Amino acid sequence: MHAVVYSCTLCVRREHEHDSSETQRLKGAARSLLRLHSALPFKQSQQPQTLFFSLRKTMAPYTLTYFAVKGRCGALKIMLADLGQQLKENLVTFDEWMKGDLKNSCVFGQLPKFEDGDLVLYQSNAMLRHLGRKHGAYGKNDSEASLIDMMNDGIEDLRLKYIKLIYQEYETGKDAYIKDLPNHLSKFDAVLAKNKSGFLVGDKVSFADYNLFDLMLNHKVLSPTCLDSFSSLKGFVDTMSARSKIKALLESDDFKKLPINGNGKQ
Ligand code: 6SG
Repeated sequence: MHAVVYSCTLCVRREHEHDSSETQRLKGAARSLLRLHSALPFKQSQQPQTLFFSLRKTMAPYTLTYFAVKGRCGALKIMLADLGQQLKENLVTFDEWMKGDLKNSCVFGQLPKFEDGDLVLYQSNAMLRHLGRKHGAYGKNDSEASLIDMMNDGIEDLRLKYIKLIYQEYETGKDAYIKDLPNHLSKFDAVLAKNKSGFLVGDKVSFADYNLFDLMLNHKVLSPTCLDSFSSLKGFVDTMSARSKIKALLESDDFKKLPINGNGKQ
């Protein structure tokens, strides 16, 4: 759904109208604005005579094309939800993908595909970075941005190991993977313990935090006790889970019904 904003005619002309529950909510907001204007000491001639609303598109809606799994898009969905951003989703079925047309149109022959207006992106980490840049979740200076990149690369290393386990050696490698897991989790735990803000870098949430959080949710499914000896990392996961918009997403049927991975293993 397009994000729209109303304001009264004193501020903006009417441009466009949608008919949706969001529109209804915004009309309510616009009426409040009008009441506010009436209460202000404008001359009578400056008061709006007619109830005109302006409806402007303020944000291009984001579109994600991907399979019906959390997979490589869990972090992105969590991030957008936390930022209060809408996401239009095109779900691609196995049959559709196997036809090959969509695959052939993708830069690397793979999904996810992300669209922000005319900008088309492939590679899930590029999408996270793009949103981080646009929405103030990429550090407050270049040094923080570089540290966030470093953390995200570390998260990607663990995600690749996880994907290899899930898709290639789940039956033979799960026990060894879980045994080795503390060696990886301890590194993130140490960074969080040192930084103290509750985030990986600086004192604000970044795209790397959403990425780590998503990957930790997957690991809690794989090994429910894996965070128990890492109090900072466990605290991080608990705090992120409790952020109201993230909590709402995690509890939503649409998100819950998506399997984590494409082969049913988790
Ligand atoms: C798979 O690997 O979903 N893309 C995947 N698979 C289809 O033909 N570095 C990039 C990135 O970060 C990696 C992209 C990623 O964006 S993700 C892709 O495009 C291909 O290569 C995991 C995922 N799996 C769902 C899925 C794959 C196999 C079984 C289920 C697609 C749906 C059905 C068959 C192919 Fe399927």
